Amino acid sequence: MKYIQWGKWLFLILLTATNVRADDGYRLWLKYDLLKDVAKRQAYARSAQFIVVSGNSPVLKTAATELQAGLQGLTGKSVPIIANAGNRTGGIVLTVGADANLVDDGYRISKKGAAGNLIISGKTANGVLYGAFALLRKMQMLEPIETLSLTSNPRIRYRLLNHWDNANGTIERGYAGESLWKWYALPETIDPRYQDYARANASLGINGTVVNNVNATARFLTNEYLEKVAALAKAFRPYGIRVYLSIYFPAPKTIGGLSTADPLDPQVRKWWADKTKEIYKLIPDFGGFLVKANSEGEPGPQDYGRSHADGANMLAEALAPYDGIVMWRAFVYKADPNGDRFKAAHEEFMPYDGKFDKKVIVQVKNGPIDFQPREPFSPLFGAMTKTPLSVEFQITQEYLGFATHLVYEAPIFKECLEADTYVKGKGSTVAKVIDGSLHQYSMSAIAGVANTGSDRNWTGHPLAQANWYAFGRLAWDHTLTSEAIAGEWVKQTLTKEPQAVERITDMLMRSREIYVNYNTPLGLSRPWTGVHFAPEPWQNKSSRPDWTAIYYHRADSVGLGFDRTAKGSNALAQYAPEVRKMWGNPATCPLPYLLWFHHVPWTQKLSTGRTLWDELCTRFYTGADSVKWMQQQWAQVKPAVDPVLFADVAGRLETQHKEAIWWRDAWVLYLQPFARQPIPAPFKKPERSLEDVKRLVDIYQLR
Ligand code: BDP
Repeated sequence: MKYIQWGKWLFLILLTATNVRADDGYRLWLKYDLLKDVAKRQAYARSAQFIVVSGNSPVLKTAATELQAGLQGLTGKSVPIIANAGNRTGGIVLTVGADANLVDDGYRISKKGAAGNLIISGKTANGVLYGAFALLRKMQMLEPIETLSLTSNPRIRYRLLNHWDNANGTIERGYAGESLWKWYALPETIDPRYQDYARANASLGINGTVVNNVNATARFLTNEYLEKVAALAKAFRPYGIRVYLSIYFPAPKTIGGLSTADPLDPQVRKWWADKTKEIYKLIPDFGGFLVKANSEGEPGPQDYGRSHADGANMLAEALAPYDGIVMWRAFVYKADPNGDRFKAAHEEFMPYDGKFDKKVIVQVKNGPIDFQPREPFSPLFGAMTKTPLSVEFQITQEYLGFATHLVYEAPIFKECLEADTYVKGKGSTVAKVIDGSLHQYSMSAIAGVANTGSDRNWTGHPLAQANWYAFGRLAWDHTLTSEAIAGEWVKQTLTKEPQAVERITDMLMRSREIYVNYNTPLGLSRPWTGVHFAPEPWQNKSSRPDWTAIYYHRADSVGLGFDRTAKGSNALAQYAPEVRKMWGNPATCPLPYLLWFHHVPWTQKLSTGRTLWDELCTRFYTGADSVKWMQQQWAQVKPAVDPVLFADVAGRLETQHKEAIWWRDAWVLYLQPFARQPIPAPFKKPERSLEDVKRLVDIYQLR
């Protein structure tokens, strides 16, 4: 008996000490575990015997130490950092210098002669840092580096995360724990996690972060909080990351003691100029302001009869002496019972096109409504030609099943970026609008609402790390494919075993469409209230009509969908004629957008050969069934991934499957009395009643 006990213990100890090790996800895609492939390990070690760096730049030093840590981890060899290569070869040289082929943050990796050193050069230290991470990425993916020759420039200048984090530690629409920022302990205590956060971002080329919620409080502009923000900025600086703040427009009143926040009032302007000066004294590389104004109850310049341009330009004037910008959000819509919320941003902003200061960029959400699982691109991208625009994506899964549902978002981002606005003829993609190339703007920006939180694995769902990763990679280069990015992430984060890589990449690639199918197929949108989790298509009461579900889906005895053609709200008129023509005709409108633009009769035959009702049912049912497929795929990769992570994802997929069926049932049971059609074979009628589903949702919403 004793021997058996000991044997068991020995086995467990061996198991723990060898390859079965709990992976808590903390290291993200920056694992740098010793490579199993010995030949590769040796080849890398031969090309990386030392690292040369000179000068005092903190960012260059970061590049060197990151490379050193990565190389040592991957090859198992120690790699010294030296100041001068002398005659030595077989090392990596980091250098900053003029290069006509590079923009500020770009990098070049090249080798002089077969035996020479590998040179990572940049026009700026940031460029070198990004080059160092690119080299590490190549090695993590087992690509050859001996003959590497690579030039890479970011297509967009300001690549930012937006944190919707509050001073009390909560995160608006955050599903991965509390805020990373421990305001109560700052500025004295610097959580080591701040540095890990910065390096993860820098590894992708993200160069800025807005640390507080767009629904801002003035508190962040008090001296007490600015010192805390300055401490964060100091922790991020060696990684080339600048800090930005969301501002509360009436701050001159709330904390400045003034009687107004009118942007044309000289005292108000002086207050902002003085406040900005104070900020730059504490944070010399401060990035600028992000503003949500006159939106969803947030105050703004319109409270004083002034325009968005007046408000933005006042802040731009305060920032004029410094290298900072204003990001003014276009997410603005009034409670108009007769209007169409879809049209609101265009209506509000078009009159001011060309009237914004050169330091202002207007930040537009990818779609016209609000981060729905699928939206057509915002018409502003094809209309506001005289103002630089940036795109705001949402990485956190507000409408995508929080942290339990698997949705890989690169296809969402790409769908918007590759959409053709036709504003300057065919090929005028949203990507070309926002990277500045279409209208020749040097100011270009992209923002992602972060999905990070205090959870040990940063993002709650372990596979949601891929969304942070994908946002960063696309912010650097929007021409990368979703699939290539997924493959990169999987190989660096989960496994290098080729079949498993292929399987997980496939799951990721299909996940968004699967979610859309059981959640909002064929262009349905916004079937929820407050917490934005489970669909509540029956929801018809709210303080404003555009906060009900029935406002969006418009189900009636005739059909389903929001008529936005000339016969309806005519929102289509906000798009270029080519887009209008294609989307305005139900026969040519792509099925994924159909119900965004048309009220379609239940019995209408669609291009799939099915009626609207049958097609909807098919999508709801196959969507929910496909989650089962994802579970099966995941089960097959078990031997190739960490056991703790495996179990975590397997559990979440099971929950997702249960909820997908429940959500399918919510829609089908709610819509059936309108459609007055049977559920088509081979699908079975839900076992529960609509009342059962409503009860489930009510419990979830805690109402
Ligand atoms: C919506 C969110 C809300 C945000 C708002 C915004 O539900 O929490 O404050 O967007 O972007 O999606 O301002």
